Amino acid sequence: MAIENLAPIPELYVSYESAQKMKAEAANLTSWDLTERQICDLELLMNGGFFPLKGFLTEEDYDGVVETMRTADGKLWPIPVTLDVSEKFAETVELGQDIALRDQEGVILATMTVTDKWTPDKAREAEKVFGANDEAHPAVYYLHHRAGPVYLGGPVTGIQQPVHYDFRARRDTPNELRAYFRKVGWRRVVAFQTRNPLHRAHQELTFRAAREAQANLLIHPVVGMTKPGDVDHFTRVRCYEAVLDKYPASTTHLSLLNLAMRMAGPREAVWHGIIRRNHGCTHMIVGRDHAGPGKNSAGEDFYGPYDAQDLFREHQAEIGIEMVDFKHMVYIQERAQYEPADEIEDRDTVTILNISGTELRRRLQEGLEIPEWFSFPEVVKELRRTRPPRSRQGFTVFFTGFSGSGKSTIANALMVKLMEMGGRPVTLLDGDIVRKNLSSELGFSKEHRDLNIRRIGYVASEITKNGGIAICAPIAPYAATRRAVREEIEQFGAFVEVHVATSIEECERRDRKGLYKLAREGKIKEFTGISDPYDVPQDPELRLETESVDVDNCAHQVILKLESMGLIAGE
Ligand code: PPS
Repeated sequence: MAIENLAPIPELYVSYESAQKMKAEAANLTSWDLTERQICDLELLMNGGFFPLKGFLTEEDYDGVVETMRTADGKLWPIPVTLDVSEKFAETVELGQDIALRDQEGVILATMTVTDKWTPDKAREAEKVFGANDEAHPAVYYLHHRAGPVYLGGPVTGIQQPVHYDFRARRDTPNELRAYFRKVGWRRVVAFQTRNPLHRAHQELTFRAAREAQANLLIHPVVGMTKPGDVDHFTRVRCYEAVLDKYPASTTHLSLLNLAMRMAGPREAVWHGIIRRNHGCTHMIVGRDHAGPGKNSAGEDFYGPYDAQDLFREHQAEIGIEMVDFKHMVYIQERAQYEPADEIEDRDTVTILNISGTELRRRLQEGLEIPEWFSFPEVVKELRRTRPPRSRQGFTVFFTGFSGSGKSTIANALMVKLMEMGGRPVTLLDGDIVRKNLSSELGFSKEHRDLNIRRIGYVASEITKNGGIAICAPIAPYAATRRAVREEIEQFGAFVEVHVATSIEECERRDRKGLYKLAREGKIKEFTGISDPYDVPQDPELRLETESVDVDNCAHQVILKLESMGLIAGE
């Protein structure tokens, strides 16, 4: 299926002159500050990456997309692209009104005419689009905890592209890529979608895929939003650049895609196909468990390993792009080369080598050798620069438990022990200290407690990012907020949740600050454990039973846990 027509694809931008005029006028409009995900979506809407969409989905389009993967006029579109907003903002907007869409610095990127406003059934969206209303799925979690409760829909008029300061020369709009393919005469182009660094097996498989399809290769990694915990895109792009010259000259192009992935497996594969078609590609590699989100809350895979390939195959003619299925490549020691696992005839007499993603992470974390047959030295060097061994990375110990459970005392003891060991700076963010310094204006409503914990999480994530140790000791009664903080911190280092499991009866008996008595008398409202809820951590890294164990021993248990996780070297 060669691309006969690399004609430009429709964009939603107005001309430069109109944009200047619109920008001045739009300054008076009600404006919405876009979230990180919405900025990614808007960029692809405006530059034609999401063609045929002309704006954020209307309610009718949304219903069709959720239920049948089709917009109201029957076009294939598998993923809801929605402008989710707060109730407060939604109340200020009337149907038919134009609003300005701004980036996080306040720059107006586009305007939108609001034709639809509705409260979606998020549980249905989760079931239909992601396969289950299970918060272990990152997009389902996002839907329930980060996306706003009201959706706005309507056509978008593009004023300017979102600004990127990084790797500008490597970012291409669909039309820039189409023009490039025209210029160099590439008529068949196979796209490789990725959110991971490339190792030798990937280089082999992409090279083979291109050869089989008699096509050139586009390495098209996602640099917008990927799965929480992935290697950051700065590191990955340096890795991709290192791999580029391993391909025969002028056969391969690297271009960065500012997509916000949803990890929606089969539906996501179809979406990726449409996006690559829009970028002028004729083929796309679809792997085993393409865009899979990992395990669900019952420990099982969300999707079958070949569901994505099946759904893609079903729709490939309509998408207008051909699937090249991913070959699982393994290394044959005796022949010193990679071969597709299903084509090895003498498998009983040769040595087959492979390193899983988990094993690779372990080796990086522990500073162990990564053999040259597995990856390129330049790639390994980049990964090591970003991720020093765990014993030199920052991390956060997050104590949670009732007031008076002993969190602060244990946290203090732990801090002293860690300082005695030396090596990394240690900061204690104790509940009371934080409330004096960072959160002095806050009370104990759910909203204020969440804000308080988010602030602690933010400071801890900065400390962790910069190689320090943050010890936090708030009550942090809500599981969802603790999880959000975990996600924020795990981008940079380990998050060690320690549940100080002293029972409410024991805390009340101790009543060290006399607060429980006041709470019982109704003189302190919303008191955790008495008149306010506490979600017991289901799966903390460590649970401390304090009733029969002294403080020193509790702190020691934390140290042992940190050692077993490789966070402190056991010299
Ligand atoms: S939270 O829920 O995580 O934001 O709470 P935190 O910042 O850790 O603050 C808890 C300390 O505030 C005192 N205090 C209360 N705790 C719970 N509920 C109510 N209503 C309340 N009012 C005041 C109490 O001393 C807590 O300190 P610790 O150190 O936990 O005993």
